[in-house]
Amino acid sequence: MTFVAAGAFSLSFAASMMSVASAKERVDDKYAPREVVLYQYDACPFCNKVKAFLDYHDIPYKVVEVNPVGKKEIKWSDYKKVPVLVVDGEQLNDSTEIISTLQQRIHGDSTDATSSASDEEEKWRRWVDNHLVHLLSPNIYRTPKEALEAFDYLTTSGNFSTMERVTGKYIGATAMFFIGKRLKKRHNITDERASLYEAAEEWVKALDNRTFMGGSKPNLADLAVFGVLRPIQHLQTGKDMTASTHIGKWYSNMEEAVGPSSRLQDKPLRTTLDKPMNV
Ligand SMILES: N[C@@H](CCC(=O)N[C@@H](CS)C(=O)NCC(=O)O)C(=O)O
Repeated sequence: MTFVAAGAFSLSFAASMMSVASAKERVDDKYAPREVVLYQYDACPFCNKVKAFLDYHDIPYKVVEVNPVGKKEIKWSDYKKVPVLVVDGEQLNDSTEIISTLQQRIHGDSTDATSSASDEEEKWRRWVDNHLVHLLSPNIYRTPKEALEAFDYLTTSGNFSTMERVTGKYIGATAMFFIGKRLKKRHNITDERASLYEAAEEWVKALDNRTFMGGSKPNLADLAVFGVLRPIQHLQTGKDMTASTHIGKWYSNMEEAVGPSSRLQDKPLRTTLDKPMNV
Protein backbone atom coordinates (compact mmCIF):
# COMPACT_ATOMS: atom_id res chain seq x y z
CA MET A 1 0.00 0.00 0.00
CA THR A 2 1.45 3.39 -0.97
CA PHE A 3 1.70 6.18 1.56
CA VAL A 4 -1.10 8.09 -0.19
CA ALA A 5 -3.33 5.03 -0.34
CA ALA A 6 -2.61 4.31 3.32
CA GLY A 7 -3.46 7.92 4.15
CA ALA A 8 -6.68 7.73 2.18
CA PHE A 9 -7.53 4.46 3.89
CA SER A 10 -6.97 5.87 7.37
CA LEU A 11 -8.99 8.99 6.49
CA SER A 12 -11.92 6.95 5.24
CA PHE A 13 -11.59 4.66 8.26
CA ALA A 14 -11.60 7.69 10.58
CA ALA A 15 -14.62 9.10 8.77
CA SER A 16 -16.50 5.82 9.06
CA MET A 17 -15.66 5.63 12.76
CA MET A 18 -16.78 9.22 13.25
CA SER A 19 -20.13 8.57 11.61
CA VAL A 20 -21.01 6.18 14.40
CA ALA A 21 -19.01 7.74 17.23
CA SER A 22 -20.59 11.13 16.64
CA ALA A 23 -23.99 9.48 16.97
CA LYS A 24 -23.74 10.00 20.75
CA GLU A 25 -26.37 12.43 21.98
CA ARG A 26 -25.50 15.04 24.55
CA VAL A 27 -28.02 16.69 26.81
CA ASP A 28 -28.46 20.44 26.89
CA ASP A 29 -27.10 21.71 30.23
CA LYS A 30 -30.44 23.37 30.84
CA TYR A 31 -32.18 20.00 31.08
CA ALA A 32 -29.35 17.84 32.43
CA PRO A 33 -30.20 16.24 35.79
CA ARG A 34 -27.90 17.28 38.66
CA GLU A 35 -27.75 14.04 40.61
CA VAL A 36 -28.63 10.59 39.36
CA VAL A 37 -28.36 7.43 41.45
CA LEU A 38 -29.02 3.99 40.01
CA TYR A 39 -29.96 1.13 42.34
CA GLN A 40 -29.19 -2.01 40.43
CA TYR A 41 -27.93 -5.56 40.07
CA ASP A 42 -24.93 -5.19 37.80
CA ALA A 43 -25.95 -7.98 35.39
CA CYS A 44 -29.70 -7.30 35.38
CA PRO A 45 -30.88 -6.72 31.78
CA PHE A 46 -33.41 -4.05 32.80
CA CYS A 47 -30.72 -2.16 34.71
CA ASN A 48 -28.42 -2.41 31.70
CA LYS A 49 -31.13 -0.90 29.55
CA VAL A 50 -31.17 2.18 31.80
CA LYS A 51 -27.37 2.30 31.83
CA ALA A 52 -27.29 2.21 28.01
CA PHE A 53 -29.57 5.26 27.97
CA LEU A 54 -27.49 7.16 30.56
CA ASP A 55 -24.18 6.27 28.90
CA TYR A 56 -25.41 7.21 25.44
CA HIS A 57 -26.54 10.61 26.72
CA ASP A 58 -23.40 11.10 28.81
CA ILE A 59 -25.47 11.60 31.95
CA PRO A 60 -23.21 10.97 34.96
CA TYR A 61 -24.68 8.59 37.56
CA LYS A 62 -23.76 6.94 40.80
CA VAL A 63 -24.41 3.26 41.20
CA VAL A 64 -25.58 1.47 44.32
CA GLU A 65 -25.31 -2.29 43.93
CA VAL A 66 -28.31 -3.83 45.67
CA ASN A 67 -27.86 -7.00 47.67
CA PRO A 68 -30.69 -9.21 46.35
CA VAL A 69 -30.90 -11.24 49.52
CA GLY A 70 -31.81 -8.47 51.95
CA LYS A 71 -32.26 -5.55 49.51
CA LYS A 72 -31.40 -3.29 52.40
CA GLU A 73 -30.13 -0.60 50.01
CA ILE A 74 -33.73 -0.10 48.81
CA LYS A 75 -35.40 -0.62 52.21
CA TRP A 76 -36.65 2.97 51.94
CA SER A 77 -38.54 2.09 48.75
CA ASP A 78 -42.01 0.46 48.50
CA TYR A 79 -41.05 -0.77 45.05
CA LYS A 80 -38.84 -3.80 45.53
CA LYS A 81 -37.41 -4.45 42.07
CA VAL A 82 -34.40 -2.98 40.34
CA PRO A 83 -33.65 -0.75 38.54
CA VAL A 84 -34.72 2.20 40.66
CA LEU A 85 -33.39 5.55 39.51
CA VAL A 86 -33.34 8.58 41.79
CA VAL A 87 -33.12 11.75 39.72
CA ASP A 88 -32.59 14.95 41.70
CA GLY A 89 -34.34 13.34 44.65
CA GLU A 90 -37.27 11.89 42.68
CA GLN A 91 -37.69 8.11 42.57
CA LEU A 92 -38.38 6.50 39.19
CA ASN A 93 -39.26 2.79 38.88
CA ASP A 94 -39.29 0.32 35.99
CA SER A 95 -36.72 0.51 33.21
CA THR A 96 -39.13 1.44 30.43
CA GLU A 97 -40.87 4.08 32.56
CA ILE A 98 -37.52 5.44 33.73
CA ILE A 99 -36.27 5.82 30.17
CA SER A 100 -39.49 7.42 28.92
CA THR A 101 -39.46 9.91 31.79
CA LEU A 102 -35.80 10.79 31.26
CA GLN A 103 -36.29 11.09 27.52
CA GLN A 104 -39.08 13.56 28.09
CA ARG A 105 -37.11 15.48 30.71
CA ILE A 106 -33.92 15.89 28.69
CA HIS A 107 -35.98 17.28 25.86
CA GLY A 108 -37.32 19.96 28.15
CA ASP A 109 -40.76 18.45 28.85
CA SER A 110 -42.26 20.86 26.33
CA THR A 111 -41.68 18.32 23.59
CA ASP A 112 -43.64 15.22 24.35
CA ALA A 113 -40.71 13.04 23.41
CA THR A 114 -42.58 9.86 24.19
CA SER A 115 -45.59 10.59 22.04
CA SER A 116 -43.34 11.80 19.22
CA ALA A 117 -41.62 8.41 19.20
CA SER A 118 -42.56 6.37 16.16
CA ASP A 119 -44.95 3.42 16.38
CA GLU A 120 -42.06 1.29 15.22
CA GLU A 121 -39.85 2.42 18.10
CA GLU A 122 -42.59 1.76 20.67
CA LYS A 123 -43.40 -1.62 19.16
CA TRP A 124 -39.78 -2.79 19.44
CA ARG A 125 -39.36 -1.41 22.94
CA ARG A 126 -42.33 -3.56 23.95
CA TRP A 127 -40.82 -6.51 22.08
CA VAL A 128 -37.70 -6.22 24.23
CA ASP A 129 -39.74 -6.31 27.47
CA ASN A 130 -42.25 -8.93 26.41
CA HIS A 131 -40.11 -11.24 24.33
CA LEU A 132 -36.35 -10.72 24.04
CA VAL A 133 -35.65 -10.45 27.75
CA HIS A 134 -37.41 -13.76 28.48
CA LEU A 135 -35.00 -15.61 26.21
CA LEU A 136 -31.95 -14.68 28.24
CA SER A 137 -32.07 -16.84 31.38
CA PRO A 138 -33.06 -20.08 29.60
CA ASN A 139 -30.07 -19.51 27.32
CA ILE A 140 -27.35 -18.49 29.73
CA TYR A 141 -28.25 -21.28 32.19
CA ARG A 142 -28.99 -23.81 29.40
CA THR A 143 -26.53 -26.54 30.42
CA PRO A 144 -24.73 -27.15 33.74
CA LYS A 145 -21.51 -25.94 32.10
CA GLU A 146 -23.09 -22.75 30.82
CA ALA A 147 -24.86 -22.18 34.13
CA LEU A 148 -21.50 -22.35 35.89
CA GLU A 149 -19.90 -20.04 33.36
CA ALA A 150 -22.77 -17.55 33.63
CA PHE A 151 -22.94 -17.66 37.40
CA ASP A 152 -19.20 -17.22 37.67
CA TYR A 153 -19.09 -14.39 35.15
CA LEU A 154 -22.14 -12.53 36.40
CA THR A 155 -21.19 -12.75 40.05
CA THR A 156 -17.66 -11.55 39.40
CA SER A 157 -19.24 -8.14 38.97
CA GLY A 158 -21.08 -8.54 42.28
CA ASN A 159 -19.76 -7.90 45.76
CA PHE A 160 -18.55 -11.38 46.68
CA SER A 161 -15.69 -12.35 48.88
CA THR A 162 -13.54 -15.11 47.33
CA MET A 163 -15.05 -17.50 49.88
CA GLU A 164 -18.64 -16.54 48.95
CA ARG A 165 -17.89 -16.80 45.26
CA VAL A 166 -16.36 -20.25 45.48
CA THR A 167 -18.93 -21.78 47.85
CA GLY A 168 -21.90 -20.02 46.26
CA LYS A 169 -20.93 -20.89 42.72
CA TYR A 170 -22.05 -24.53 42.52
CA ILE A 171 -25.23 -24.05 44.53
CA GLY A 172 -26.10 -20.89 42.63
CA ALA A 173 -25.36 -22.38 39.21
CA THR A 174 -27.45 -25.48 40.00
CA ALA A 175 -30.36 -23.34 41.19
CA MET A 176 -30.15 -21.15 38.08
CA PHE A 177 -29.99 -24.19 35.80
CA PHE A 178 -33.38 -25.31 37.16
CA ILE A 179 -34.83 -21.81 37.23
CA GLY A 180 -33.75 -21.45 33.57
CA LYS A 181 -35.75 -24.59 32.73
CA ARG A 182 -38.79 -23.31 34.62
CA LEU A 183 -38.66 -19.98 32.81
CA LYS A 184 -38.28 -21.77 29.50
CA LYS A 185 -41.52 -23.63 30.17
CA ARG A 186 -43.30 -20.54 31.48
CA HIS A 187 -42.54 -18.63 28.29
CA ASN A 188 -43.33 -21.58 25.99
CA ILE A 189 -39.81 -21.82 24.63
CA THR A 190 -38.95 -25.15 23.03
CA ASP A 191 -35.43 -24.53 21.73
CA GLU A 192 -33.87 -21.60 23.60
CA ARG A 193 -30.94 -21.06 21.22
CA ALA A 194 -33.14 -21.26 18.12
CA SER A 195 -35.56 -18.74 19.68
CA LEU A 196 -32.71 -16.37 20.51
CA TYR A 197 -31.22 -16.59 17.01
CA GLU A 198 -34.68 -16.05 15.56
CA ALA A 199 -35.13 -12.96 17.73
CA ALA A 200 -31.72 -11.60 16.67
CA GLU A 201 -32.57 -12.10 12.99
CA GLU A 202 -36.00 -10.57 13.53
CA TRP A 203 -34.29 -7.49 14.92
CA VAL A 204 -31.79 -7.31 12.05
CA LYS A 205 -34.66 -7.63 9.55
CA ALA A 206 -36.52 -4.81 11.32
CA LEU A 207 -33.41 -2.62 10.93
CA ASP A 208 -33.98 -2.90 7.18
CA ASN A 209 -30.38 -2.01 6.30
CA ARG A 210 -30.36 1.10 8.50
CA THR A 211 -27.33 1.60 10.76
CA PHE A 212 -29.74 1.92 13.69
CA MET A 213 -33.50 1.66 13.94
CA GLY A 214 -33.34 5.38 14.69
CA GLY A 215 -31.44 5.93 11.37
CA SER A 216 -28.02 7.55 11.82
CA LYS A 217 -28.55 7.66 15.63
CA PRO A 218 -29.88 5.01 17.96
CA ASN A 219 -33.45 5.44 19.15
CA LEU A 220 -34.94 4.03 22.36
CA ALA A 221 -35.56 0.64 20.73
CA ASP A 222 -31.88 0.38 19.72
CA LEU A 223 -30.84 1.30 23.27
CA ALA A 224 -33.25 -1.22 24.80
CA VAL A 225 -32.10 -4.15 22.63
CA PHE A 226 -28.45 -3.23 23.16
CA GLY A 227 -28.91 -2.78 26.91
CA VAL A 228 -30.48 -6.16 27.56
CA LEU A 229 -27.94 -7.97 25.36
CA ARG A 230 -24.92 -6.30 26.92
CA PRO A 231 -24.66 -8.54 30.02
CA ILE A 232 -24.56 -11.69 27.88
CA GLN A 233 -22.05 -10.54 25.29
CA HIS A 234 -19.05 -12.40 26.79
CA LEU A 235 -20.97 -15.54 27.69
CA GLN A 236 -21.28 -18.60 25.46
CA THR A 237 -24.83 -17.48 24.59
CA GLY A 238 -23.62 -14.10 23.37
CA LYS A 239 -20.72 -15.59 21.41
CA ASP A 240 -23.02 -18.17 19.78
CA MET A 241 -25.56 -15.52 18.90
CA THR A 242 -22.93 -13.31 17.28
CA ALA A 243 -21.44 -16.24 15.37
CA SER A 244 -24.78 -17.63 14.20
CA THR A 245 -26.74 -14.49 13.30
CA HIS A 246 -26.25 -11.16 11.57
CA ILE A 247 -26.58 -9.00 14.69
CA GLY A 248 -22.83 -8.40 15.20
CA LYS A 249 -22.47 -5.37 12.93
CA TRP A 250 -25.34 -3.47 14.54
CA TYR A 251 -24.09 -4.47 17.99
CA SER A 252 -20.61 -3.09 17.41
CA ASN A 253 -22.09 0.10 15.94
CA MET A 254 -24.09 0.42 19.15
CA GLU A 255 -20.99 -0.11 21.30
CA GLU A 256 -19.34 2.68 19.39
CA ALA A 257 -22.33 5.01 19.61
CA VAL A 258 -23.03 4.44 23.30
CA GLY A 259 -19.36 4.86 24.14
CA PRO A 260 -17.78 4.52 27.57
CA SER A 261 -19.79 4.42 30.77
CA SER A 262 -20.70 7.73 32.36
CA ARG A 263 -20.85 6.07 35.78
CA LEU A 264 -19.18 8.26 38.42
CA GLN A 265 -17.27 5.64 40.34
CA ASP A 266 -15.15 3.05 38.51
CA LYS A 267 -16.74 0.12 40.28
CA PRO A 268 -20.32 -0.03 41.51
CA LEU A 269 -20.76 0.27 45.27
CA ARG A 270 -21.20 -3.25 46.58
CA THR A 271 -22.70 -4.76 49.65
CA THR A 272 -22.61 -8.48 50.44
CA LEU A 273 -24.18 -11.36 48.55
CA ASP A 274 -25.42 -10.89 45.03
CA LYS A 275 -27.42 -13.04 42.68
CA PRO A 276 -27.54 -13.27 38.91
CA MET A 277 -30.41 -12.09 36.82
CA ASN A 278 -33.62 -14.03 37.03
CA VAL A 279 -36.04 -12.93 34.36
N1 LIG B 1 -40.46 -4.34 34.52
C1 LIG B 1 -39.32 -4.11 35.37
C2 LIG B 1 -38.72 -5.46 35.70
C3 LIG B 1 -37.60 -5.32 36.71
C4 LIG B 1 -37.17 -6.67 37.24
O1 LIG B 1 -37.88 -7.68 37.12
N2 LIG B 1 -36.00 -6.69 37.85
C5 LIG B 1 -35.53 -7.89 38.50
C6 LIG B 1 -34.02 -7.98 38.43
S1 LIG B 1 -33.44 -8.36 36.79
C7 LIG B 1 -35.92 -7.82 39.95
O2 LIG B 1 -35.71 -6.81 40.61
N3 LIG B 1 -36.49 -8.90 40.44
C8 LIG B 1 -36.95 -8.97 41.81
C9 LIG B 1 -35.94 -9.54 42.75
O3 LIG B 1 -34.77 -9.73 42.41
O4 LIG B 1 -36.34 -9.77 43.89
C10 LIG B 1 -38.33 -3.20 34.66
O5 LIG B 1 -38.37 -3.11 33.43
O6 LIG B 1 -37.53 -2.53 35.33
